Amino acid sequence: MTVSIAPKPLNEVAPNASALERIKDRSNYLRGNLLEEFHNPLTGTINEDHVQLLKFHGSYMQDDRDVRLQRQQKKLEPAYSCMIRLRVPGGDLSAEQWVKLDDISNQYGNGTSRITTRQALQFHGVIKFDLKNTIKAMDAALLDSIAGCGDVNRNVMCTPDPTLSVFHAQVFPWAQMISEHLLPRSRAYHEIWLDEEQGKTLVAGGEAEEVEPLYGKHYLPRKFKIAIAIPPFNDMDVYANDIGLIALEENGQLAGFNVAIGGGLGFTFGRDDTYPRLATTIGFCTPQQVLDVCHHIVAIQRDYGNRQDRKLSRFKYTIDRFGLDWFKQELNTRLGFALGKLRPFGFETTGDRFGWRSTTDGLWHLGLRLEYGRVLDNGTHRLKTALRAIAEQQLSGFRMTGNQNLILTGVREDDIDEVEGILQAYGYAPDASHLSGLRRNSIACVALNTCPQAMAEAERYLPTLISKLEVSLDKHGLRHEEIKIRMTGCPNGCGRSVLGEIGLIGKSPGRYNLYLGASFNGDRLNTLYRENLDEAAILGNLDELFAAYATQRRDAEAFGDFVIRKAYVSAKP
Ligand code: SRM
Ligand code: SF4
Repeated sequence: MTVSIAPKPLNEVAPNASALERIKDRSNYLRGNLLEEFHNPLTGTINEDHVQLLKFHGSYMQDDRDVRLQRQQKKLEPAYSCMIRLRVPGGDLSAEQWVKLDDISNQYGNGTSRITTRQALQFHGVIKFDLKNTIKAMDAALLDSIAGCGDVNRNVMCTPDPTLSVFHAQVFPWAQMISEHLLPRSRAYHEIWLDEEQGKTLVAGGEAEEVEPLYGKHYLPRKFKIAIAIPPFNDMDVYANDIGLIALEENGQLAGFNVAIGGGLGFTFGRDDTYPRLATTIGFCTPQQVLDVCHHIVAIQRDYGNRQDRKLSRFKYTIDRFGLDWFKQELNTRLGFALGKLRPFGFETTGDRFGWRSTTDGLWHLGLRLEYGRVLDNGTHRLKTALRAIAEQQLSGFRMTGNQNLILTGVREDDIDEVEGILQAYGYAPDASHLSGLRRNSIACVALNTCPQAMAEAERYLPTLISKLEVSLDKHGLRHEEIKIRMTGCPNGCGRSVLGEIGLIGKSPGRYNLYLGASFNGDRLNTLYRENLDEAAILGNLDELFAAYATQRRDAEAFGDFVIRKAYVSAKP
């Protein structure tokens, strides 16, 4: 396809650009008046321009939706607070960092922290007047929330298996390097939150390019996401990303990456021009080339992405608008070389590995299943206290997974009993084998009470729904089958619900659309099966499907493949 429009000139705002483009334009590289807004004692919130700018600093202004109506009736301001999302490439935290983050959750947050579906950690419930101290405390733990959110590259993910082999150890640092390479260069974050002297590091009278050489004044048209997966594990859901890198091995060493582009899962009910899309593989690059490859792909999206309609501004739409052939040509021209031929690989699963495993360095790693990433103490089940005790005694490192779980890393053989003992003492079973296959393979997004976009519950409801589904699984002898279920409170897809063999997407309180037929290894989206179901209808529909699966499936046939072979839904093209 020939391209008929020129790229957007860097640092010029188009006449028909969206409101957010104008906010970025007048923000002076993400500064705005954030400092003053955070000092205003009259309200717990900040104005709309600054709500948008704050995202680039890793934080969202939210309100407690459980009490929204009640407060409205009492003519009170909504119960505002900030969610803050750290940037943790590859999800890697030391024991010291874990302790400091635990302190932050107690001192400034709501007493919990939450591992996200992109290997990051969030705190909810931080009041506006505590945000600066929270960020300072994060800085003291050598962590930041730069680009946790906003129209920039987000947390870079990587299959979290630590040092399973020399190859794994070689892949992992690329998450950090790509993240650093694509970080905004503006010092706004350091000035506003960490009291760095204003303008100190700006080039005097400098041009915009010198401040943000890659992003320019308007950053990207929309969020941008990168993940690295190490086959056979697609635990990063690599095809859900704007850039998916599939790390490949040759003679035990990292040979390079197959590059996939244009993934993104969100869509909007009632807008047929929005859709989930899986990334398409386009070629191979060596480790020496990968930073350039990512850089230029991001730059193409910067120059050609839609800046008028934010519903259509993700990179997936840019690719579909201009065509893959045009894109590859544009990329090769910018790179000055062509990507290599795709190399063979195979994915088996999108799930995590639970329990103990040893690695090439002689150390042990324990994969723990967490309930939707929430780190909290709940009655006798005191996971938060247990993890803190393990961290305080420096018994392990901490690596968050992309499925909201956690790996305790680098445990010495002599310390295994100690780690298990602590977990058990606080009511936590180190082994996930007692859980049903459905529960082990479940993801739920945050949804209510903090997410402003939620139309229905997810994290707070999926555990109960699964308990009810387990009755049905038991009836059909399927308790231990690995079946992937994912629930989100809306079609934005934060829990990657369109990649669930069973996907439940919230429509309104207590009602969900039921989607079926994604593949177990993450290379096929699911398809709508039934709309607007309440709990009884969800249970009824799935009971019928489980009954059929139990009696009619072929050897080792995954549930997602079965529902397609039996034509309950057709495979998404
Ligand atoms: Fe997400 C917006 C939570 C992963 C697609 N996401 C939100 C917001 C910030 C709601 C908002 O707009 O104000 C949610 C905050 C809820 C809260 O109270 O914490 C939110 N997203 C999350 C997290 C915490 C879900 C979780 O349960 O772990 C994940 C944080 C990841 C991180 O650490 O960066 C999270 N979000 C995802 C993913 C999954 C992924 O990236 O693998 C997706 C689908 C993939 C994709 O990007 O296409 C995703 N989130 C969205 C979208 C839809 C974007 C789109 O293209 O249409 C929105 C809405 C938006 O951007 O306008 C959104
Ligand atoms: Fe909120 Fe929707 Fe994302 Fe769930 S999927 S966290 S409801 S935006």
